[in-house]
This record gives sequence, structure tokens and C-alpha cells, in this order.
Amino acid sequence: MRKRVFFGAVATAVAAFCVFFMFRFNLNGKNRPLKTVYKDYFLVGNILSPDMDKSRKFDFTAEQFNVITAENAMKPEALQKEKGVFTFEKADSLVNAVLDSGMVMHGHTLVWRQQTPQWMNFEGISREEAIENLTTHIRSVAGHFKGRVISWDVVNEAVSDNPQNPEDWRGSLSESPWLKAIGPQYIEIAFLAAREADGEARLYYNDYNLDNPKKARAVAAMAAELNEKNPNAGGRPLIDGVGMQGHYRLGTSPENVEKSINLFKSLNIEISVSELDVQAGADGKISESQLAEQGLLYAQLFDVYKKHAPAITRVTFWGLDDGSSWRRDSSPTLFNKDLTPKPAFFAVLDSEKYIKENNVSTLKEVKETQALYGTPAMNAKDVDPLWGESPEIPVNQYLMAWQGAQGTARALWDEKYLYVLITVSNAALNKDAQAPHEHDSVEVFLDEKNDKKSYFEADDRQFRVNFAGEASFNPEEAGAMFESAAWSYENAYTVVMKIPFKFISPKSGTSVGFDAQVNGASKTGGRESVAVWNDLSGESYQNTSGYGVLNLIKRAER
Ligand code: 9MR
Repeated sequence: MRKRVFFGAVATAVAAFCVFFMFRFNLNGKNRPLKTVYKDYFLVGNILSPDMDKSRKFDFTAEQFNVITAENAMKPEALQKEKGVFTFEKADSLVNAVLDSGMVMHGHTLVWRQQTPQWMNFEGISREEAIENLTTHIRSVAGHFKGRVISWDVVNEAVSDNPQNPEDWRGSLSESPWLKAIGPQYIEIAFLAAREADGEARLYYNDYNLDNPKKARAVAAMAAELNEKNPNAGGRPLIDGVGMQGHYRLGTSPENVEKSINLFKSLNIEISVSELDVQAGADGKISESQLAEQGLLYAQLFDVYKKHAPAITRVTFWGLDDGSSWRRDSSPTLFNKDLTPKPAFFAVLDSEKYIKENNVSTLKEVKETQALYGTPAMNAKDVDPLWGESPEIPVNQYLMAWQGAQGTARALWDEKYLYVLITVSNAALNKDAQAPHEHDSVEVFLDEKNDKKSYFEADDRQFRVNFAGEASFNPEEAGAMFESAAWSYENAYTVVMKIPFKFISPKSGTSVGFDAQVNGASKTGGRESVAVWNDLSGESYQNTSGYGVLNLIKRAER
């Protein structure tokens, strides 16, 4: 009898121990890979390169993920650099290794304006020859990988950012040699050729910044029209899905992401999140609070993705770890370079738990800096040495997918004016676009009362000066009494602004809401990048709540 009780007690203890461990592992999730956590929702993926086969990173990737995109190995340049000479070896070795390890493969990308050899669509090529080059490439490549990829990005990044009239999707296309050579029809031609070559693979249109409602509307208009025109291309509508790349930043709004998901869902097409990463920090450094904030955004995004899981086929991260990411300067992935998990990993693993444990209101980091007292000469060529008194303000956090022009600002003040000096590098010096914010230009946002309202009041103003010294304002009357000077040289320029205080009489110790922005135009015109100091919302022109703080001080108190 005693013995039985003893064994009973031992068995109960062992069972309790096991349950405790299972419970524990289930809760902290450390031992459950992402692919298992999300198996009832969607595929979870990452990128690989052929040279990673048989490496620790390959195995680690295969443990966590179940679908792979080739980071570069299946792009036009990699597969047909010379006309008619197809170089499939490296891509084949990657695809075979991926399939052997039990993962599936997504194809990226058949048509793009970048990483495409010039012979395909050079300036002056005839329309017929360009179509021939386009369709031959697509047929050969999609035909070659037929049966080994589940889906293709057929056309990548064809729509411009922030189109003025998104319902006119043709007018919203961005400049591309394909557009020049063939016209807007190149998109339909490409999808038809891909469907013909591989009727099984799901065909995607893939693009970035699709959390921008205007860009999303242009893509939706295109997909809707092409599917209406081709309802039965090989047995089904032509475009199967939209790839929302998801190169995000701390200011990205999960609500905007969800709005675009709803828009694409309304077209009855599938959605994949195709290139997810979230930039935080700069120069490879990321603070504790930025790590937490990055985790929070990942968690919020996954909450949205789970909610819409029936419409989402796949969520792919663009980069395994911060050491190998294309954006390693802004630490955007789930893992450190030694593959240890960041808070973002746990956020993705269990988004509800992460959100509960990380109070949103304590996370937002507001930067503060100083403006020293002094009245500088208004000269952008030979800048007044007085500027050296004030600390540098880096304007280097990017809001869009491209990392173009960036700058450094400094501020000074006296009783009547705020002075700002901004030096910009890596600029194309282009002002061809009609809208002044699309020029290579710098902007200062000022909230004199520093009351951080979510809308513009009379004390809130935006000042913009382009590299040629042309100024513009929001609201327009903000230009009264404003002065500026600009000086440009190769790929760089300097702007000095003199901004009258209108609502406050500043004293040493006064704080104003402040932000600085650098708009980077592409060589051919149009804004391709935006860099800011503090406010990552992209809403600085109408909402002052995300501005940083500028403390006006006198030298002795520094
Ligand atoms: O991550 C890719 C990087 O290694 C290449 O140098 C770059 C070339 O433009 O392309 C990167 O991947 C891009 C993807 O193919 C399409 N969307 C944007 C990605 C990041 O630039």
C-alpha cells in the first residue's frame, strides 16, 4: 500500500514537472519555431542566397521558416545577363537545397526596372524587340522553375510613390525603361507570359510603401482592371495577388497597413507580405527603447496579419539577422548578428502577450537637442563659425524604402529668430518635379508652443528651401519675414534659414517643438527618399505630436 502511494506520488510529480515544462515552453515559445506558431495562419518566410547553402544560417532559417525568396539570385541580371545565355546554376542550387530541406520557394522577380541588364530594354529599342526580350525572359525563367516555385513576383515596383490621381493607374506608373519601351501594357504582357509558362504558380504584383493609401489605390486599380479584362487567363483571373513588401519604420501606422489589406481583400485577390523589415536606430546602433518600440510595431503588424490570415498566404521577412540585412545600419530584423533573438522575435512569436506587456505610451522616444544663443550671418557658402557652437542634429532616419539624401542640421536663436543650418549629402540636385516637396530640398517644422497637437494650429509652421534657394511654406503665410540662403555643389548643398518667432518671446530655457527633413529627388525627378531627425510618422506637415524638442539655451548653461 505504502509503495503504491509512493509510486503514485512520484508519477504525479513527474507529470506535473512535464506539464510545467510544456507550459513554460509554450508560454515563452522559445522552442517553437515561427513556422509552427503560424502554421494555421500563413507561411512564414525569409531570404537566402546561393552561397548560404550548407551554412549555419541556412539551417537556422530552415528551422524557423517554411518558405524562401532568393534575395538576388533569381533577378533578371542574375539569370540572363547576356542575351540568350541563361545562367541558372546558382539559383538551381539554392532552389534545390531549399526544396530538399522541406521548405517551399517563392520566385523573385521576373520584371523590374533594377537589376536588369540594359540589353533588354535600352533607350531607343523598338517596342517589338522589348516585348520579345520581356516575354522570352519570362517564358524561359518561369518555364525553367515550373513545379519548383509556388508563386512569382511577376512585376516588381512599377507604381510611383504618392501618385496624384491613383485611379489613373497608367498615369501613376513610375519611370522605368520597360515603361518607356513598351508603355503601360508591359505589365499585362508580363503577367500573360508568366501564366502561359507556369499555370500553377500564383502570380503577384509586388511593391513597397503600399501602406500609403494612394499608392495602394493605384495598385488596386491596376489589378482590378487587368483581372476584369482577363477573368479567365489559363482558368482564373490574371493577377492572383499583391505582395506588400513591408519595408517599414518605427512611425509606420499598422492602421494604414490594415486599410490597404482591406482594399486588396475587396478585389478578391490574395495578399502576401513579401519583404518585411522594420528600421530602428541608425549607424548599426539601436537603444533599449527602440528595440522595444520595434518589437511593438512587429507585434501590432502580426496582430493585423493574424486577423486577416484567411486572405494572407505568406509573410516573408527580408533578412535573417541585423548583420546580413540590406539595411544593417538600421537593425531591422528579428535576430542579432549572432542569431540571438531580439525583442522583435518574441513580439512576432506571441504578439498579444508582447503588446500586453509593453505599454505603448511609455515607448515613444522623443529626441531632444539644443540651439545655442547667437545671431549668425545669413551665408550658406562660407558658413558663420558661430554655428559650431550648437550640437549637430543628424537628419538620417529614412521614411521611405530608398535611402537617398541625408543631412546634418544645427540651430541657433536670438530674441527674434530661430536660425537653422542644414547641410545635405548624397543628393541628386534635381528640381524637375512640379511639387516643391519632390525637389532636393530641406524642411524645418516648428511648433513654437511645443504643445504637440495632432493637427496644425497657428503656432505650427513648415518651411522648405530647395538646393537652388527656392522657398515654400505651409501655411503659405508662414513665409512672412522668413529669409533663407542656399549654396550647392556636387551632390551636396547647404541651406540657412532665418525663421521669425511669432507666438513666443524666447528666453534661455524655452523649448520648442522642432523637426528637420531632407527630401531626396531621383536623378530623373520626383521624390525617392525622405530623411528626418525625429518624427517618423510621415505626418509632420499636419501633425506636430511626433516632433522632437529643441531647447534654446545660452552658452554658460550648456
Ligand atoms: O536585398 C537586395 C539587395 O541585396 C540588393 O542589392 C538590392 C538591389 O536593388 O535589392 C535588394 O532587394 C530588394 C528587392 O529585390 C525588391 N524590393 C526592395 C529590396 C530592398 O532593396
